[in-house]
Amino acid sequence: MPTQANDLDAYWMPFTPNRRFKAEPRIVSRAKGMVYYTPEGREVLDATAGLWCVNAGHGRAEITRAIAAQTDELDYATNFNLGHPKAFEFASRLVNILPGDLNHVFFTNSGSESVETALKIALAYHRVRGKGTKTRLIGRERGYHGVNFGGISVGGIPKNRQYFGGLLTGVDHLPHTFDPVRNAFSRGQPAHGAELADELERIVALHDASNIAAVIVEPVAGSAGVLPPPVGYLQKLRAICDRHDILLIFDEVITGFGRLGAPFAADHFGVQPDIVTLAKGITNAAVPMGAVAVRSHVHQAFMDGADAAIELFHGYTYSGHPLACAAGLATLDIYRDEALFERAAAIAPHWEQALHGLRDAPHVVDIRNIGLMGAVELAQIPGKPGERGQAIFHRLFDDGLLVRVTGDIIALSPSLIVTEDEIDRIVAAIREGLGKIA
Ligand code: PXG
Ligand code: PLP
Repeated sequence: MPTQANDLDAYWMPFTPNRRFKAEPRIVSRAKGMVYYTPEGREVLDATAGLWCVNAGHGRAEITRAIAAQTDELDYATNFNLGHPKAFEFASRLVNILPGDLNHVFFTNSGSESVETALKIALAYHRVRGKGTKTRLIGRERGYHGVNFGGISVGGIPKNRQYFGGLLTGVDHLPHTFDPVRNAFSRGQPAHGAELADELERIVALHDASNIAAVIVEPVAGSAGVLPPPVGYLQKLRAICDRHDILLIFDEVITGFGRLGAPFAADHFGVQPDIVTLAKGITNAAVPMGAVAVRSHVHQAFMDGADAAIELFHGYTYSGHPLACAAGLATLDIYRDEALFERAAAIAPHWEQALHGLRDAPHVVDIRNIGLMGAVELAQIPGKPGERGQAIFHRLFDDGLLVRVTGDIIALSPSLIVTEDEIDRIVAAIREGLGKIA
């Protein structure tokens, strides 16, 4: 059936209530810095950095220029059995800012692909070392690791799993760390809950370490509503993984590239993972890209132990795409030249103070923050989970503020260029909006 160019029907939108959206669409058509503009020219302050990804702010000319120049010079080349300079250059630059000996980088095109890649590397790593029984993967309740089959299997968001059948077998889950009774309104890392990491020992005892390949966690759970790890929790996970020859994977798709005021969450928490997944801020979201970084011993195991000329039978047509690499290099230049990670650290105390000022605002039952991440959790309308969340999202957008809402949680992650004045405006708008909704 022919459709109009402006018909909303043809596009099946992701993670969206399509019927509701199309009855009452909200569209942005331009962006610069901290601000989106609607087609009518109305300003919407972006408190979400797009979707946790535009860490250097929207519309960065340096990145745009780098992409344009790259299109002219080399639009595409495969990295299967061939190479182009910027992929090597970008991998080297990433390795220089990654913590410890995360010295080797595999390129993907999204966070979801990074997760699949990391899980496959973990399985193959044990196998090339002659430990092929180590196949079980351990995720965590409320974890988000993208939407592909591996990611939803180790993930712990029920709605993202329930419609899609049996998923991967051989997966187990740690309990989540959200504990409002002991930790409500914590500033930064909650004090209570490090002992939840001991559940990993229980899981190891159940399945035996000889059957477990890897543990994957977000250092700070993002999608599930910003859940910073309890003090000491990640250190315990690291120690247990070491004890049992289990790889520790940090999914840093959100926490990477300065979100916590350090280059990576691994730096912020002082815990060294074996594998890190990246995406989003890697190119300031200007071109889709993801990456998986692995430590020397992981990479070396493949170089020493692979039983075929190709050490890893895995890759995407667009792995290390020239436009993405060009965008990524320009993005790293901005992060360095404007010291944006340091800037995030410097402004985080103001963020914390301002956000916790909402404690007495209507409907607020918890506030969480770390780095430039934040969440304001609202009381559910009895019997109608998510209704209040939708109401505040619409109210705020119409009043000129974009937030991300999951269920009844307002999630916030401004670009690292955010000013104190903009933080105050974000918080004031939320207070005002909460006063207007039921
Ligand atoms: N891992 C983590 C930790 C993520 O946050 C992914 C993997 C998947 O990345 P891609 O690029 O495949 O989307 C993510 C993505 C939300 C929200 O509402 C968060 C994400 C994606 C969509 C919505 O918080 N994070
Ligand atoms: N920060 C970022 C984001 C970088 O990309 C780099 C280098 O690549 C650095 C810091 C380190 O900068 P320099 O090599 O100038 O010390």
